[in-house]
Amino acid sequence: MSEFVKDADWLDWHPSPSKPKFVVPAGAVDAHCHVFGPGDKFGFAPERKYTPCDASREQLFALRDFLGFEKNVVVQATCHGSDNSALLDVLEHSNDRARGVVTVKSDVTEAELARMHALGVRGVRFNYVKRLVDPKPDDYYRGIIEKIKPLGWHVVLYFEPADLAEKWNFFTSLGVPIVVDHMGRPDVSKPLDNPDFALFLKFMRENDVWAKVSCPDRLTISGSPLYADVVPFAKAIVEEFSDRVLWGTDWPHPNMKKEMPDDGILVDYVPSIARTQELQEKLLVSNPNNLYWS
Ligand code: 0GY
Repeated sequence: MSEFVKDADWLDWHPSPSKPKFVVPAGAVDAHCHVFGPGDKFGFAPERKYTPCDASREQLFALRDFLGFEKNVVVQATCHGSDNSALLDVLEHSNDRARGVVTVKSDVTEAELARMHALGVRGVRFNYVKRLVDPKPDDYYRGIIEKIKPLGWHVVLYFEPADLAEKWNFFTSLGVPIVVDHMGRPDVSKPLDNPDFALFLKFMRENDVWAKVSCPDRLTISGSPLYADVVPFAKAIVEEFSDRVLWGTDWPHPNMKKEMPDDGILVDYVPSIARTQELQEKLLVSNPNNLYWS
C-alpha cells in the first residue's frame, strides 16, 4: 500500500476507453503521456501541487497497444518534481519504444544527463503553469540549457497565453528547439484571429518551435466527442506547420476536474485536425520519429 492518498477531487483515468474508429498509421507515436508512480515504488515529490492516482508503465503500455500506437514519449509530470525515476523506469522497460522528457535541477551533472540520454531522454521540460509549479528565474533555465545543448536535446515549454507575451524575449533566445505543450493553451472561446493566438503563430513562424496539438479535452468548452471549438485552432497549426506538429493522448490526464476523457475518442479526434493521410502520417509517425528516434 502506498503512503500517498490521491486528492479528494481527483478523477482517475478512464478504465475502459472505446476502441478508436480511426486506425492510426503504422509506427504512430503517442508523443505526450505520463506515468504516476505507482506511489509505493516511485514516491511523489514533496513540493507537488497535486497527489494523483497511480498510473503505471504496464497500464501505459496496455493503452498504447489498445489504441494501436507503437511508441510513447513520456513527459515528466510535476507531481514527481525533478525525480525522474518513474519515467526512466518506463524507458528502461520499453524495448526502445519510449523516449522521455525530464525535469532537472540546475545542478544536474553531466554524468546524470548522459545516463538519461542513453536511456532515451531527448528533452527537458520548463513549466510555467502556476497552478502546477513555481516557475524559476530565466537564468536558472539558461544554466540547464547550456548543459543539455551538447546532447542535442530540446526544451518542452508548458505555458498559457499571457506567459508567452511576458516571456517572449526569453523564449525566443533559448538557442535550442522548442516544443510547446497543448498549443500554448489557446482560449478557444475567442475568434481564431485573436491576438494571443496570432502571437503563438508568430512564435512558430519565426522560431524553431514545434507544437503539440493535444488536449482538446483541456481546452474545449463545447465538449466531447467532437471538441468542435478546438478543431479550428489545431487544424490551423497542423496545416501551416505540418512538419513541426506532434500529438499525444495526455494519459493519465492530470487534473481533469469535470470529466475524464475517453482515450479512444481522443484518437478519433485526430482526423478532424489532420484531414489528409499525408498530414496524419506526419503528425503521428514521421514528425515524432524525426524528433525522438533519429
Ligand atoms: C499535462 C497537463 C497538466 C499537468 C501536467 O506535469 C503536470 O502535472 O503537465 C495540467 O494540469 O494542465 O500536460 O499533463
